[in-house]
Amino acid sequence: MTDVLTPTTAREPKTDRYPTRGTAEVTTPRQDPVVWSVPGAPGPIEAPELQGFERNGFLTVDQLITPDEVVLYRAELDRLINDPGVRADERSIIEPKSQDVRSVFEVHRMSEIFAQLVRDPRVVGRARQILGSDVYVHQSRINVKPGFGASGFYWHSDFETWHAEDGLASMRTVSVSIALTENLATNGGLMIMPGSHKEFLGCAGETPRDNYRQSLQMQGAGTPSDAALTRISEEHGIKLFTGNAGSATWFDCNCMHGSGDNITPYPRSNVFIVFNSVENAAVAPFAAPVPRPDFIGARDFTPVK
Ligand code: 6CS
Ligand code: FE
Repeated sequence: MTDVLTPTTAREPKTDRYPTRGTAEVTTPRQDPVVWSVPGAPGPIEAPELQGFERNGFLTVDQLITPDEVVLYRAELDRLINDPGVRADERSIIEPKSQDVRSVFEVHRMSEIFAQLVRDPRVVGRARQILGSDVYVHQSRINVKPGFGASGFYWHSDFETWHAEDGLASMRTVSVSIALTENLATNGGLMIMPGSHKEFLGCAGETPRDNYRQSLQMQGAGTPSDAALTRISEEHGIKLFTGNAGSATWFDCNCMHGSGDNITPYPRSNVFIVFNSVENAAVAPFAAPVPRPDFIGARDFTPVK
């Protein structure tokens, strides 16, 4: 009996609810909740803060970790970026001009100290509450952003990349940026367009193979047009995040965000952890020839315990 491919057994085409990296820029309204847990679900975030997260796409915590813990994590960051082995590791991104370390990925696997931070209830507890499920780490990185000219990150939606290149189907992913140095108004802080997470901006332009080798220094594919950025910033405004070392910003995967260059003498270092729901585990990329390496987009979906 030949195996007749009926519509139910034929390879179902994967539905792509958020088309991007085609020939033209295309906007799609968000089709996913922002806060996935049911109202009143237990967790460290109070109800008004959670409502603010739903509305704006972000929430801030003035002191997520204590000054002593900042010292611990700063020392660990300094140890890592001064370790020649880490510097030579493919998971380290080097600043083209200064040859300083710009970022180190997968720090939660490289360092037991950062692994503890991921498991900390103040951290993973908030992620579970926002995503309404167990979570795993899709990506972690330390951004050093040293002074004297370290370059920033142009405007983008993280989800646009994580959907196109890492295969995350739904917007059920949240990032936390924990400041390890003071985030001033002048040293290249994070900027978010409040409320921009409610619209998905599919970018024009195909994804080059091995795009990550270039995009982690300066994003090319997945960059919004000037017209779109003008429209979105006119509609939502732009908020710059400042805060002491130890403060944190939680933001939805689809916020339009970016950061400027840092030409001051004051580094803007943070640790950045991306939690994804175990219900949204990565599948094949939606708009790239191959998935990115697993140190950038995890393929181990083991929940954080
Ligand atoms: O491509 C990525 O996954 C990374 N790039 C940026 C600029 N933000 C998100 C993430 O760390
Ligand atoms: Fe980003």
